[in-house]
Order: sequence, then structure tokens, then C-alpha cells
Amino acid sequence: MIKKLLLMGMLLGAVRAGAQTYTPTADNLAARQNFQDMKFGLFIHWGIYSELGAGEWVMNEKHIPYDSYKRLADFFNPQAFNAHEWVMFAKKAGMKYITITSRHHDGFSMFGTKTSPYNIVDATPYHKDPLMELAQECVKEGIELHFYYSLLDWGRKDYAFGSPIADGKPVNGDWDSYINFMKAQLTELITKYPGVKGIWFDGHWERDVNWHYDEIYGLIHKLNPAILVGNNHHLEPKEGEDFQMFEKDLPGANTTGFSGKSKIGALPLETCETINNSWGFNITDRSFKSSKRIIHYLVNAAGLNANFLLNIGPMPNGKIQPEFTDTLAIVGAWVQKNGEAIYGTRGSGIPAQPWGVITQKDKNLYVHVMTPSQQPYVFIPQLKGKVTKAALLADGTAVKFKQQTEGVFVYLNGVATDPADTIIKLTTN
Ligand code: JFZ
Repeated sequence: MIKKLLLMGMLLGAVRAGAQTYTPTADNLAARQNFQDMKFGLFIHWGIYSELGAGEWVMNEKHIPYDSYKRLADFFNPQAFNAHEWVMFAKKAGMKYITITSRHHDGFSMFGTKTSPYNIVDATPYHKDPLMELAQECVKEGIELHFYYSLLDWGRKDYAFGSPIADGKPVNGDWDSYINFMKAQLTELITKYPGVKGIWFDGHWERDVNWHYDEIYGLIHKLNPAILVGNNHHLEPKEGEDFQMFEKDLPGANTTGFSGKSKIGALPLETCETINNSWGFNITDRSFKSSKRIIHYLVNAAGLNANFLLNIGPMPNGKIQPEFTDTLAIVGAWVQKNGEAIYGTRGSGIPAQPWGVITQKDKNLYVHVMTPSQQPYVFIPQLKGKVTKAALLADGTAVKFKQQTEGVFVYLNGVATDPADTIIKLTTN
């Protein structure tokens, strides 16, 4: 009784404070578990900007007037796009889901929409909907699909980019109209496209307005309660969100300066990074990350309990450049062999060590030695449970270990090492 009264008081307090209470459904909670099990996803930035080969910010960076930029749509015709090839590319790389730009800051919709003629079906000679093809192909191949969706729009009058803000909205815009536009588009994306499992918002940081997240997130979860909502706002998770993301940084790190305010919360985590230095196709960017670096990023993310969403920017003809295919074929072969220590694991809670990280699944701990240590052993502190067995994951060879109250020593002398990551599986009771 007292408990009930207390609870009612808390609820009333929350209502009075204007806070909504979001309770994820059982389906949503199951989707979160599944999301965490997948560990590795493909991020795709693809739009009419890809034609200029200078990244997805080209309109803004080169000060291209909106009316001139719009011409890119007149000759966007990705004849070589093949949804099956993209999905197989992701699958071969060991990725379990794809997050693709449905609409970026340039405001161009890469999907067929009734809400605006500025979309790939109505405004380009291609006249087809690649996201529908991709969605159908993903369902067929058992790959999950998430849509990136930009809150920021450089071109729409109702958004009024550059306008002063007052009372939580742009003075020169029509904020209600813009919010309704986004709600209509999100409704299309969630109800028309088969198998969509998540929405990845971006652009929050552009202006300090009332984004009406209660309505937007509420709508998404009403249309499909299992959809995972995430927002690249670089802040602590907000009410109604289902996962937390980090941009170009592992959770807890802040090398970019973006992540200073994003304290790690209790939600599933995801971190995204580029395969070179660009999100959208960039013809001059040749700073390709090595397969080893990508493997390390994946393993480090998994050790910190996070998914890794690796980005590529396909070319305007719809092809993926060979440098990306080559690298990811190597990554894929590695993950194929070592997936047991990645998929379905969780962070062990043991902090990252100078030599690597530890992932966990059931009673097994996977010790990932990525940087060879100076000593002939690695030391794993804070290990709970008694280790009953240590073996090389690659071939099952027994590995020597010694457990003390402070932790476990695993001896690596004579152990066959993997140049990217030597994995030792510890079985505990
Ligand atoms: C955003 C987008 O602007 C970018 O184009 C890409 O889609 C990426 C995944 O997300 O990038 C950001 C977001 C925020 C900041 C910088 C880049 N920021 O707050 O400085």
C-alpha cells in the first residue's frame, strides 16, 4: 500500500514536471538484446552529394545555393546500384545490420515519399526507390535495416536554416509544418518499408529548439514499439530513446570533442567510425584504414559493450569502391573465424588493458590480446569466478594460466599469435 502511494506520488511528480514516462515493450527489450548481439553494422552515406565526390557536407562547405544544388537530382542516375550486392557486401564483412541515410542535411529524400517532390523517385531520371529494394533484400538475407534520418535541413523554408531562434522555434520558419513533415516521412519509412528495426537521428546539435521528441519518438513507438530509436545529439540519452551512440569515439573516450557530454547510460551502445576520413563518397580521400585497425575498433567496441557501425560512402553510380571491398573481405574472413568471441558477447566489465580487452558470453571470457605485452603473460584483473580452462580460440590448444585473488595470469610464451588479435578463451564455473 505504502509502496503504491509512493509510486503514485512519483508518477504525479513526473507528470507535473512535464516529463513523459516511456516504458519499452517486451518486444522492444528483446530488440535491444538482439541489437547488442549483432555487434557489427554497416553505415552507408549515399545521396545526390555523392556525385560531387566531396563528402555529404559539400553543399554547405562549398556554399552551393540550394537552387543550384538541386540540379544534382536532375542527373542522379545510379544505374549500377544493386541492393543484393550491397547486402552481400555487408554479410561477407560479418556485419549483421545496415544503417543507411534516408535523408541527410541537404534535405534530399533517397526514398519515394509523398511528402515532398524532392526525392529520388520523383526528382531524378532513376525514378526508382533504392531503399525499398534494399529493405526487401535485407529481409531476404536476414540483415537488419535502420534508417539514418536528419533533423537538420539546409533547404526547406519551414526549417529556415540560419534563422534566429525564439520560444524554441525558428523565427523565420514554420516549425509546426516542419515537425509534421518529419512525422509524415517517418511514418512512411516505418510503415512502407519491410523489416525496419531502427531510426538513427542526427542534426540535433545544429540549433537549440524544441524538437518535439515526445511526439516524434511517441509516434515511432506507436507505429512499431520494437523500433530502436537513437539520436546523435552527443548528450545523455533522452526519454524515449532505446540506444546510445557515440560518433568517431569509443564509449568513454572523447578524442573528437563531440562526446564530452555523453555520459554512458544504461542503454545499448553503438559507436560509428569512417573507413577513410569521410562519411559520404570523397574522391580525394585515400586515408583508408587498414583491416587490422578496423578489427581492433570492432574488438575494442565489443570489449566496452558497444556495437561498431562502420561507414562507407558508395559512389554515385551505386558501386562500392574496390579499396573498401578489399579491406572488408579481410575483416570478414577474420570475423568468420573469430565470431564466437564477438557476436552475442557483452563487455566483461573488466576495464580495457594496455594489451587489449575482454568480452564475455555465458561462462566464457574471451581475452583479446591486440598489442603484444612486454612480459610473457597478460594479467587480467577483477575477474569473478574460478577459471577452469584456458585455450586458444583459433585451434583449441591449451594455454597455461595461474589464478590468484587479484586476477589471472595467462601465459603466452609458445602460443601461436594472430597478427590482429590473439584470442584466449577462459572457461569459468
Ligand atoms: C554528423 C553529420 O553531420 C555527418 O554528416 C555524418 O552524417 C555524421 C555521422 O553525423 O556529424 C557530426 C555531428 C555532430 C558534430 C559534428 C559532426 N558536432 O557536434 O560537432
